[in-house]
Amino acid sequence: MNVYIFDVDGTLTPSRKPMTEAFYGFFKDWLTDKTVFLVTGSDYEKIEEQIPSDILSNIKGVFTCMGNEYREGNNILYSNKFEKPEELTEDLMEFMNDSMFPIRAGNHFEERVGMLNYSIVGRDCTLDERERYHLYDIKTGERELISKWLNLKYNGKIEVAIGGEISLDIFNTGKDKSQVVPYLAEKYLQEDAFISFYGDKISEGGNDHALVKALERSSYKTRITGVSNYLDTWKDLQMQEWCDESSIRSSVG
Ligand code: M1P
Repeated sequence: MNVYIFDVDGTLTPSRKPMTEAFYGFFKDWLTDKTVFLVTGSDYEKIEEQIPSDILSNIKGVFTCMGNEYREGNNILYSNKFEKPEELTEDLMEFMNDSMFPIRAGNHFEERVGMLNYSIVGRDCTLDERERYHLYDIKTGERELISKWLNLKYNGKIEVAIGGEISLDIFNTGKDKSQVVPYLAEKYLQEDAFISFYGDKISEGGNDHALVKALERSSYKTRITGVSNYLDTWKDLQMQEWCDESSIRSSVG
């Protein structure tokens, strides 16, 4: 049994943007005979904006909010609650006051199922402001610093991970994308399952890292592909298809 798990932003789509027409053309045909799951830090509303509905209806299930909610079609099969530590909001406000980035666009705390998404520039920023914050963050390492500080202070209670370009995903310890592995193991996977995972934030501190570690700890055969963007994913899927076809050809011939 082959199972495919994909992150969304930066892996199947450009960050916070819809899947491109060209990749959609390829992906909708590619997935017809595959068992596919999506796992994202975003909520389902954002996924519906980014992933065409005929793709959503042809995949097995979608884990949103870092694996804190799981859906199959319109059915929500589980959802978790975020237990927020008392001083967290105060600390996040302080980081916002101290940041040298000049724009505060609004919607800095987005409460999602089982998690909080936090952004200094604010989720209501324009695309230009998003790009500016992203460049500022690359230069200053602001999000990495904040996440390290919070991870130290709230060790054992919450974890903070860098997801996309402008924000941090905050969730209770262990309630990250790694949840996907035991859930799938219990519900779907047979012992001989082969799991392929594609993600753009697989390094330590990134929000795909915990899932990668959980796969590595599991007894399943796995193939983990770190990508820089959806074009890398596309290239790799095409390459895999080509390898499968040529191994069939050589075993027949
Ligand atoms: O799925 C990746 C990330 O996408 C968004 O990140 P940002 O707005 O910072 O680019 C957010 O939805 C984030 O939660 C998510 O992890």
